[in-house]
Amino acid sequence: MSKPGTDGGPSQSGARRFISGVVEGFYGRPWTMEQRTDLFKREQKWGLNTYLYAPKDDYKHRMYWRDLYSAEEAEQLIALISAAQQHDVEFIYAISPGLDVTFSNPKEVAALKRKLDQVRSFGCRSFSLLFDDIETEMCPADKQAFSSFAHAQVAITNAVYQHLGEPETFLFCPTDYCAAFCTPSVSQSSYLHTVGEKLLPGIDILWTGPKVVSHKISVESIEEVSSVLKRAPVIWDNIHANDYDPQRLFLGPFKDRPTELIPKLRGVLTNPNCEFYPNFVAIHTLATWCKATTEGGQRDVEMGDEEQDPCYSPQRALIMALTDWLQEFMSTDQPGARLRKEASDEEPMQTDMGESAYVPGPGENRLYTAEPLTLDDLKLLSELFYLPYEYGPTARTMLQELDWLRNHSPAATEQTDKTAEWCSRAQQFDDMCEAVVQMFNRLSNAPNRSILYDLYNYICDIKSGVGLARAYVKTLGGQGQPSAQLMNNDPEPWGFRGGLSGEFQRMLPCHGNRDLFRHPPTTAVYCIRPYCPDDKMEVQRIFREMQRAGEGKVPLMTQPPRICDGLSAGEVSPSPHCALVLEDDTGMCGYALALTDAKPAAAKIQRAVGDSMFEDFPSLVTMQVLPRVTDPSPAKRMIGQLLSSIRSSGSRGAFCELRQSDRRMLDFYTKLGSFKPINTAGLPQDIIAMGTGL
Ligand code: GDL
Repeated sequence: MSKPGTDGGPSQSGARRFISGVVEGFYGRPWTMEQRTDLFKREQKWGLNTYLYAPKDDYKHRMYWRDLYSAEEAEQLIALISAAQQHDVEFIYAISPGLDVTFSNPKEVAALKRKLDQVRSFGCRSFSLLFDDIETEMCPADKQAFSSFAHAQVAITNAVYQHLGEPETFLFCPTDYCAAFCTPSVSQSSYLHTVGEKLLPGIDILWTGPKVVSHKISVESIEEVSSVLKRAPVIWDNIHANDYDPQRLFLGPFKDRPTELIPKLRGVLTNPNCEFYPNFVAIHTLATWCKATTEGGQRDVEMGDEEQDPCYSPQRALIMALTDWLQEFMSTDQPGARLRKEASDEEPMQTDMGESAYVPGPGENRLYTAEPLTLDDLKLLSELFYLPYEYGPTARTMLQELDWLRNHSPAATEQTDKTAEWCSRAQQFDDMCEAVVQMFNRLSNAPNRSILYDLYNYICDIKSGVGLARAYVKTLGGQGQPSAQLMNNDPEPWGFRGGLSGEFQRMLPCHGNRDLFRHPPTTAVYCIRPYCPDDKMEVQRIFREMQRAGEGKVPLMTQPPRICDGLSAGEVSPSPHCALVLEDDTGMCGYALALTDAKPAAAKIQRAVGDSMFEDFPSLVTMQVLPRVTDPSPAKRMIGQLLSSIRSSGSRGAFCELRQSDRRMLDFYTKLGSFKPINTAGLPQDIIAMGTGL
């Protein structure tokens, strides 16, 4: 017997139930039929009611969407749909024809109907058409037939929906499925307006929030999109999706979606990690969230924390999930697997072979034993693999501590010896690393091998990463061999991780704004010294090299000159005590020059700069550092020294001129914090001036 409303129909009270559950909507290897059946059991147990079948790389879901299922496939799907029904889970079959469908061709519409009719004959009653991740340019035939892409999609969706008898549940995924994809904005998107107005009202619309992977989803953002779509959306939540990065896995709680959203939404489906078993936390915590208002929720949150949701605590939901997950780790999932008991005080165990187990004699090696996994191990695991926008508290502490140890090591501070604080923090860091290793050992010993195998690559990866960091700290403290793993010229493959993609990333100036390790470990020794006339040629060489590198599409000759160019080119001499050069072991790699009074140099290139600008910022600085210097500290020190010389000359302020295309320098000055953009007339279009008071 099914509960009211779980077959997709309205509940007895007449209200449509809140759609909650899982969308298998990621790229990569789809889950197995057995895993999906397992999912239905969990969903039923945890009070979730829906499963959306949408595995991107399943041939007949997307690439070969026209092809009907074979007898063997049909048998499997029939069994799956029936398993969902048995567990009170609504099975929604999704199809993604958008890669190559011609919307205006009746044969194509017929092919789609034929395919969905076949799935209906398998017992499926709920359907979905997905148009995510496709080309937005229509083919000429469709351009002729439809006034826009939205009109084309709406026409086919409405036709199929009606053909299927207007099913109670029918979902549509737009091509602009998050705010970031809408042009120019959600409220002004003509695509979304057309969908909202023309899509039949019984069809629900999927939406991923402000972004594809949304950090937070606010009530206001949902109110905005609902008014355009003319219905409450179903959230397709990618917060736990990991198909875009092979090194990431998300084991943190469902988070940053206020429970106030629940009455404003038609539902929430999570599109989680590709690996089935590690999704325990993602799905369990979503279930807790969905229950938050419907069943009274948890209203005992500490008073005074405005940020907290009164009905849902992610931390508490996480502990509940991990406590249940621990039980699952402990259950043996494979025939023949067993928990090894302490051999010394036990009767010999029977093996599958029927032989008596080996018992070591006196003086022989004891049998390998590992301690059982603990809840703390799972908490640590979750904190290391938390959420896309947030590491767990322990992971954050480890990163901060490593950063501190690096910046306060004897080498970095030019002290001769470590301080007591450094030693104690290094020891604490080492203990944290050891806890990761111990967690790895206990996980590897867990009886449930299916969960372990899904986690294995990730935990191995983090164990190695932590091991490298640990060895590095030992090196900083003067223990261990620096050459062993870190500075070896012929390292083992695990010493340079990430393959070709890793190589590319390491060559980029920054690994994206989420990079918590902004400064790569400094292994080079730099020297900053005063400039002397013999350095002129080298300074010119660096200047030219950097100009060529930044030339891009605009030829150098046609770019307007900057006041500082004459300084770098040696045509104007720097003011006394206002010139520095940077050297590493291969020679000069940077310079910083200044003019305490920039007016004559501006006049020389006939730059008409307002007098007020020179009043506030009479001095000019310029700096270049070759890309091989990846550590920003030498550049910061040069600028610092230069500004202090300028200040002692009595100047009130200094400015620099940067080309708009020079992202590296713009980034450098912006991050310094003291330099701010100056709005001044007379600047050529391509040039940005930034100034600082002294
Ligand atoms: C997407 C895809 C989804 C993928 C996810 C994360 C939607 C609607 N579509 O854009 O298949 O798993 O990103 O990479 O989210």
